[in-house]
Amino acid sequence: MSEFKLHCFALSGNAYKVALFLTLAQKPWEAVFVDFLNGETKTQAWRDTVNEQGEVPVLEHRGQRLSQSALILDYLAEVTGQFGAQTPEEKQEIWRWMLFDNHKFTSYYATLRFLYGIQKSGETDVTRFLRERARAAYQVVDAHLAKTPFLVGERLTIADLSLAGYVFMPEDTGLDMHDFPHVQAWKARIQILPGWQHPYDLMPGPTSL
Ligand SMILES: N[C@@H](CCC(=O)N[C@@H](CS)C(=O)NCC(=O)O)C(=O)O
Repeated sequence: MSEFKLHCFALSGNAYKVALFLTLAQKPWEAVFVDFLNGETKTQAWRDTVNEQGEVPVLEHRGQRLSQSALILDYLAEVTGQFGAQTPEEKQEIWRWMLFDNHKFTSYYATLRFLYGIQKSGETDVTRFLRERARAAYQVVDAHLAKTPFLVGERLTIADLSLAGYVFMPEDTGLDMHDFPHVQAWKARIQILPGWQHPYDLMPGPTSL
């Protein structure tokens, strides 16, 4: 039995942040499939037993059940000694980017991807709004990555793993990734790390509706 159990599903970039941490850290982990597309996270039973916030990912470890990807990444950095901050200044920078990720970079992009790329909503005022918000967030990250190989300095940290949640997802969002060359170069740096795997290879479940 693996030490780490991750409640996840293939389409979830938020879960991928954690799955990729465990994989790159070479920590054996077990996937617990969540049937998100059929409404499992909306059921009272799931909320009562897994996560009252109704969100994936959830990590089980040493009798604890943790949710919120940024908190899980921080916890994993602490217990494994990998990909975490080495100075108080790095800790501030890591949290600054993880909060930006949760509020803007992942959240607008993931919502756009779900509506436009997975549900095939077509173009609506909502998708246009989300795309412009996502584009603005990508521009911020692209400008930052023009100055540094990883979000916080010269090595991969949990800040990179947080922002990497959705960047490898293949669905069309109507954004042209060639507009973000430094994000592209950063993705390539992550992809060549030993053990890297695509989200759809790492987590169980369907990859389309
Ligand atoms: N801030 C959360 C976001 C998690 C999240 O939105 N997860 C999605 C799946 S990728 C979810 O479970 N959404 C359910 C919902 O919004 O009702 C995190 O980083 O863990």
